[in-house]
Parts: sequence; structure tokens; C-alpha cells
Amino acid sequence: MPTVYYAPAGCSLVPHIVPKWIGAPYKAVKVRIGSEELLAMNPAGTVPTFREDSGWLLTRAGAILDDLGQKLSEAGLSGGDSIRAKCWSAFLTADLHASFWLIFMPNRHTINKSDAARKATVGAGVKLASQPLGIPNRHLGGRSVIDAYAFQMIRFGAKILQGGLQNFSDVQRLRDRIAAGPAVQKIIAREGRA
Ligand SMILES: N[C@@H](CCC(=O)N[C@@H](CS)C(=O)NCC(=O)O)C(=O)O
Repeated sequence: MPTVYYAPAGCSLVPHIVPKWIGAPYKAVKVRIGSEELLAMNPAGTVPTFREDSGWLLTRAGAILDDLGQKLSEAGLSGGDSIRAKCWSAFLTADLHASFWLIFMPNRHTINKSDAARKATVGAGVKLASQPLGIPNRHLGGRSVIDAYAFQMIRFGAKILQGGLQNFSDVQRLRDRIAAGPAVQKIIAREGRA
């Protein structure tokens, strides 16, 4: 059975959601980011990490989404036109996701250890994340590997933006619609915090 290695509340929620939507069998194993166990499989120590029964291993959220999208294409979750789906995947993994790093891990982005420097870095991250978050607001809205990824990025946004998603009504609707599904509710309950 394919195995998804995940960390609660991380972007690894995505390869959790997609097979669950269609009832494809998979195993979810909780790991600690950067742990020896994870590093032995994935030298970057990041989640998601994905492994087939054969031992075939895949890392990087975008590649995992692409792989799932292709394997599950008969379920119509690939995100439509493959070049468009790749474009969205790159946007979500490289642009939007990356903008959250300043907020979640400010110490990686400044060597100044003061509270003021940390606050300034987080503030810069919030500004950086607000702009690309408006893009899916105008374009997304289906049920595909791409929407699943957008879902978790939107949850990150809801958590860090002052006023939450009040300026992104379509994004809010996308989040609420995906969150309302029983498969996603089960996964969120299992992973715990938002
Ligand atoms: N570029 C990575 C991003 C994945 C990622 O950064 N995941 C986060 C959790 S949401 C993580 O594992 N961060 C740990 C770290 O960066 O050390 C990918 O595409 O898989």
C-alpha cells in the first residue's frame, strides 16, 4: 500500500486528502520533520514524503501531486490540462508556500535574534503571502490535486493574515467547501491542529 509520511498541520495534508477523496488505499505515517527516520528516506527531512510498496520513493510536494494526479487521472483529480496543472502546482509549491517560510520559520531568514527582527520578518512574510493568495481567489474552484494543495495553503493564510480571509471571498468558499467533505474532516480530526 502506498505510504504518505506526514507531519500534522503541514502541506503533507494534501497527499492525505487526494487518495481519501476517491477511497484509494494508502497508509499515513506520522513523522517528525527533520527526524532521523525521515532523513533516512528524504535527505531534506521534509514532508510530504511518499513511498510505494516497491520501495520507490518520491519527495517534493509538486512531484507527489503530479504523480497522484496521473495515477488517479481516471478519477478526474489531475487538475485538467496537464501544463496548466503544472503551472498551478509550481505556483502553490514555489511561490505561495515559500512565502509562508518567513512567518513559520523567521529564524531562517534573519540572523538577528531580537524580537523586533523576528517581528519584522514575520510582518514581511505576511505581506509577501497576501499578494499571491489573491491569485487562486480568482482562478481555482474545483476538486483536483491542485485544489487540495490550495486548500492547505489557504489554511496557512487564514492562520497568519490579520483579518483572516476576509478579503478573499472565493478562497474562503473554496476552503469551506473542501473542509466540509467527510474525507477531509476525518483527516483534519486525525492531524489535529489547523
Ligand atoms: N519544497 C518542499 C516543501 C515541503 C515543505 O517545506 N514541507 C514543510 C512542511 S509544510 C517541511 O517539511 N518543512 C521542514 C523544513 O523546511 O525544514 C516540497 O516541495 O516538498
